[in-house]
Amino acid sequence: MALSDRPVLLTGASGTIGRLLASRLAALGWTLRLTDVVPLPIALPQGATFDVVDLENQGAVNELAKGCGLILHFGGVSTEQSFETVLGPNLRGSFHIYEAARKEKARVAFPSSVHAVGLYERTEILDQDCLLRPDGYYGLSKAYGEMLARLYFDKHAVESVLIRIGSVLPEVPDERILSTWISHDDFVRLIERCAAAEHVDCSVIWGQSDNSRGFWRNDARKKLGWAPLDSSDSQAEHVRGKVTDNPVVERYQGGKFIVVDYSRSDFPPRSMFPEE
Ligand code: 15L
Repeated sequence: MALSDRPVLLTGASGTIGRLLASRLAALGWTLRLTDVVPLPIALPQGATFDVVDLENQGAVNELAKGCGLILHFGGVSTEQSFETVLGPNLRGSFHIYEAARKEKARVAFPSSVHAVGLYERTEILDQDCLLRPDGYYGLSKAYGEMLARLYFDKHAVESVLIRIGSVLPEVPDERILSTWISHDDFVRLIERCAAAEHVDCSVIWGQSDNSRGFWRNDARKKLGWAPLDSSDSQAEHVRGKVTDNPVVERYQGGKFIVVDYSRSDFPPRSMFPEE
């Protein structure tokens, strides 16, 4: 029995990824409990409910999660912002989601991000167990989410799929995203496997299509029974030369988020690890 045979809670339903999942998963016959802090800007999909709820309201989050076997936690701040802006939705909010999952014995799909490893250079190829190197407060909140998931698995047996999402977009807009792109179809299939896989424990998945310019390799996709079917390669010609004129942006995997409040004066840095 897949976890999608029971109601599935989707936070952040009004956001770009939330709307994609709401419509595609409802079309698959899932019973969705949608929520966001702002109204849903699309028609309510078949079989879904929608409630405006602030992730900081623990009681309301607990109510929403009642009877759910799977929580797709896409709510929270999704761009680089001040620490104070990220703190409530992403840190406290994710804590509330994990507490609710613990109560309901639910599995969580947690969208981590390229920004949890954004300060690796683009020449580096990362494995799933690499040291996290967040590129700002948003990336730091994703690193925290990954650790939260680890804690709740080790201590409370709450299973999670930690999806380090690159860029979920219909098409590749620039050269960087040739590496980080994941197609809508690959992404939806991945979420289906989060519900259908028998055991996921606390697994890391690199959220990218089969891009030959990808930065990442080795993850738990076998355990999940997922493999991307699409690739950014066919779009490479189309975006050739689409880069910024900022050397910091172009050096690192995280791209534009890094230059928000960047204050190193020794660029390029000799090493971010002094012992090297
Ligand atoms: C993310 O994590 C963001 O939520 C999204 O808006 C994109 O900026 C993406 O990363 C990316 O860096 O391409």
